[in-house]
Amino acid sequence: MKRQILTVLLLAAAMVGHAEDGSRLWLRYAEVNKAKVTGPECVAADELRRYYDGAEAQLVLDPNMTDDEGYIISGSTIKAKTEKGLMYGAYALLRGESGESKPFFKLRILNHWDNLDSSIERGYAGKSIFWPSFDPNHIKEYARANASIGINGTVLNNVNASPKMLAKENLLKVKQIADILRPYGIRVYLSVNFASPMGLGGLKTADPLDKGVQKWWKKKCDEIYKIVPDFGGFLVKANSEGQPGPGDYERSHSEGANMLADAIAPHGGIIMWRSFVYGAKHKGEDRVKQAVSEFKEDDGKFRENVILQSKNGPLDFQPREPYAPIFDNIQKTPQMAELQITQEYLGQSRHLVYLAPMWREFFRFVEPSRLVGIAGVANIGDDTNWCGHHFSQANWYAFGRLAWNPSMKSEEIASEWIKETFGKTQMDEALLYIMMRSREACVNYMMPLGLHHIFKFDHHYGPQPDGFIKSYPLEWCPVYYHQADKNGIGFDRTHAGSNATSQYREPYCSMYDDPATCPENLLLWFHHLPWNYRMKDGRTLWEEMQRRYNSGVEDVEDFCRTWQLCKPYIDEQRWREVDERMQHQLENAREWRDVCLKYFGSFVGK
Ligand code: GCV
Repeated sequence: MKRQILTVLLLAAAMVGHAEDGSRLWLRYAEVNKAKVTGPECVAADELRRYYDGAEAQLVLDPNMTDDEGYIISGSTIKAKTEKGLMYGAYALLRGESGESKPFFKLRILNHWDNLDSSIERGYAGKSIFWPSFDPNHIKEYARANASIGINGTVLNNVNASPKMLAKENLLKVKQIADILRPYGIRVYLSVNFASPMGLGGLKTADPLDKGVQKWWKKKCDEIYKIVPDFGGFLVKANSEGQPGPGDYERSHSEGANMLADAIAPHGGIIMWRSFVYGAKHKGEDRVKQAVSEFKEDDGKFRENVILQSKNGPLDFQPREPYAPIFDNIQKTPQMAELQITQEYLGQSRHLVYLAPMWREFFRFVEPSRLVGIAGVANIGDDTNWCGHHFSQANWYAFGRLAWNPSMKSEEIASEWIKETFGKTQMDEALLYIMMRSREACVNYMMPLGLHHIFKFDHHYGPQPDGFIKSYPLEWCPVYYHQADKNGIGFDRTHAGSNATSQYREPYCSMYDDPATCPENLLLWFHHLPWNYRMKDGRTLWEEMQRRYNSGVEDVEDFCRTWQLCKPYIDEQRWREVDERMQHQLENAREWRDVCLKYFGSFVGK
């Protein structure tokens, strides 16, 4: 027994070797500089020469292959139609893959919510790596990391966009970034402020039907494409949370989007128009219904180069939401899903929460084939380890892998990431166990059974179930969402309530409408029920709520214990940094449970 322990410790010491700070992400291959690589000189050749452990590798361009980005690996030969395909193949070979592969989504785009002053909206890993200035070597590492997981586009600035983004001096920076990203197959896009013609151009209006406005955008697009010839296009948040938009001039979303689409079309660019709107045209309506109410009438009216980009859930990146019914209701307009990699509502960069299971859950309801692309709100900042929490890197990784292949299993992605990030540690199973349980644990200690948006105001971190501020829109107040009183709890979205269930296709419409068939993990999203409502296992609703809050906390206690066991097998720095955050997560989980049960408990039995 003693000898076994000694062997394990020696092995661990050999594996750990040197301090790790997480800066190398999952790209921790040893530089071997050993392979003789034949074929075109390109990124694939560079990467294989440096990191491939075999004696030789062949890169073959095959014009007969159909997909521009796909590849076939057999032995140490990679075949692809383009150098980009060879590059994806090279990273796959380094991961140990073989066989044929091509990306499912054509558009696999990161959305950075970075501001020109270096701050990042909902960023929890330091400052922007792009603005106001950047380190070219760091951007190259960013490009490599993204290319290695198949990401092929990036929006460089916040959707709450400054008109200054389009000023010449910033476009010149965009060009420099684009030049670094291009060899890695990544196109740049920008978020634009709809009122840029006023804020930047000095016009008196931004009305999309105004000839002067149309001319301004056409000229701006010409200028952009002169500077960045392969520029991807614009992402637009319009008439949402105070942002300007066509609605300011009584114009529809399609009129606004089409004006931009016409300006950019001659250059081959696209417009990603977000459907995240509330409190504008349909003020007063249940917030989760408003996107459908607002966009349905526009379906079929958008230009071909407009894509509607919608969040996975109808509210706002909550730990659990039903899928957003806009994906059912929009039939004629191409759609993209927007996922949030940065954990705004899931403990930010302090909680270990692996998001792939949540995204896979979404794909169970929204067929990936209904989408032309996928966007992920990035969790990247200038922190040494890029994402704040070492395990948050897994969410960036998983986003890329799912964008390439949405049917990949969460476990498979996690196992891959663990191996690449920590090496083979003998604790793979333990790490996998923590990751795979982490999202459900988070749901349980924050908002089980379909509860939602009971966060502290503004920063969305801790619990504030009693949150109500008279001067705030009701849709920002926790009490609006849980509706707890002495009679019960939950938001009635059935036909007898806000009727949000009617926006869903069958069978979900009927299933969600009836508490007997509504999945229990969404019960209080769709129903207002008495505290003594009987759950399927015979417990009352209140008992079940207590059970779930407790089980969420117990899970985190378990993660902490498991992490202690991992100590000998993980390098000192990463182990310690994760441990610190996990202790914090445990404190937070207990706080969530205690605050919520105390508050809700105050109604029970009254
Ligand atoms: C970029 C939520 C976030 C905002 C974000 C907005 C959006 O409301 O809290 O920070 O703004 O979503 O997605 O536009």
